[in-house]
Amino acid sequence: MSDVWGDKEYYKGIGKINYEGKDSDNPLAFRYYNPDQVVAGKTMREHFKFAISYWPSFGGNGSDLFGQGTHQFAWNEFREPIQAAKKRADAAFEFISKMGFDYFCFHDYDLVQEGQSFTQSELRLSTMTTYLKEKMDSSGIKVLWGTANCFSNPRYMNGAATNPDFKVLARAAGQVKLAMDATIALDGENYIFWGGREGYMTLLNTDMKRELDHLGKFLAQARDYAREQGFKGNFLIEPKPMEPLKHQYDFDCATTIGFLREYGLEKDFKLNIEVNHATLAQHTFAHELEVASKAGMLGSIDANRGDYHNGWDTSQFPNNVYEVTEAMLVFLKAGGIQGGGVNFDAKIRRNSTDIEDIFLAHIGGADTFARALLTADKIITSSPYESLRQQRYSSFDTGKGKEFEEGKLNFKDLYAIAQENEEIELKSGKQELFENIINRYL
Ligand code: XLS
Ligand code: NI
Repeated sequence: MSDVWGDKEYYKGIGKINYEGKDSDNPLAFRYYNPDQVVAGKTMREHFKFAISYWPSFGGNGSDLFGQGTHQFAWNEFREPIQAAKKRADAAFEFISKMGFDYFCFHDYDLVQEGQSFTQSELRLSTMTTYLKEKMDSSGIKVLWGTANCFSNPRYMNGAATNPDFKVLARAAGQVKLAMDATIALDGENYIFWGGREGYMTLLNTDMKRELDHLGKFLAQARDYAREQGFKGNFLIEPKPMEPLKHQYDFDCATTIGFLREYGLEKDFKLNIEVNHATLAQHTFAHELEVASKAGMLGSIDANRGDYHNGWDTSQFPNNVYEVTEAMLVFLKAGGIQGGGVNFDAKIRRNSTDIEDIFLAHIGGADTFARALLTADKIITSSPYESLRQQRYSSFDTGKGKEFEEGKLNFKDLYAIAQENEEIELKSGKQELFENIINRYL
């Protein structure tokens, strides 16, 4: 096993995490996530395709605006960029194998520190792509998606594809090309765009139409380039309403779907839905999944949670089974996600400083999703939930209601029906009953 993670074991004393069932007292075991268990026709492993995010788990050191790093982990101690990148990859692969997950996700400059020049960055990336390819081959771990960090470098302070300076847009395109090349070389299954700086701080200095036209063109060209290179996967946009910007263009799923359709991108692009981004947009996670699913664009999930008392992206690990069960109802009804998986875009707290904390965090997240999936499946297969929901619409199943749905009635026909002046009986929405059904099966 040691060849998978290099010459040093970073997570000493922690072995492979196994499923031990809900009565287990072992904190380093799955209690609900049983990778090979079949639920609704697929194994949990296939449903979720759990992925580790390189950036929150191996990118930071726990520093925040108010204090320096607290995560003093051995792979963080190297300074020479390539050596540091290799040690980080060793630690990441040891961790992913011990978790028993199949995937990881990365930004270009998570893999290796950005160079002093574009050319130096290109070289560094290609060195790391080769290094990772070997580790992937020997471990069987795969890339769920790759992306480019077009938001951290100061050059992107006014946006990347929406920057008013053409030179910045072109630089971003060069960077995205390299990130796509790396994703394709590593057989990445999807490619993501999260527009952290695509939006505005004030409309006073912003030509919104021009910026959005540029973004539309940029994405179309990126797609065409990747397709020419033989990339068959999804392109995914990850909506977020704000933070870092006051207003980001990919505000939520509905806004993003409108944008994709306006610029003719809807065939190749789907959505990557992040729980905490939904919260920031004042939506539930389930709402965002439903909007995407109804448009056939439910592509992938970034799993985390926010703090309902804070107004920012706290990116904590998922632990709210009720909330995730509501989401899993949508997920199962949609037949799962198309091409993507469940990526833990979540970070342990600054004061979670033990080597085992990152395991506990991912175990908790995986168990939350697994427990929610099992609950949602039970609700669908053995409760009246589905039939109650269908019943609410039964007036459209026969007679005039059916004719309306089939487009056989016009507005005057509806007027004639209204004129019949029949007494309309009130029908309860039964919200409390629906809510009780979820609690009963939890
Ligand atoms: C930040 C985003 C980011 C994307 C990838 O809020 O969630 O982590 O997932 O760029
Ligand atoms: Ni994310």
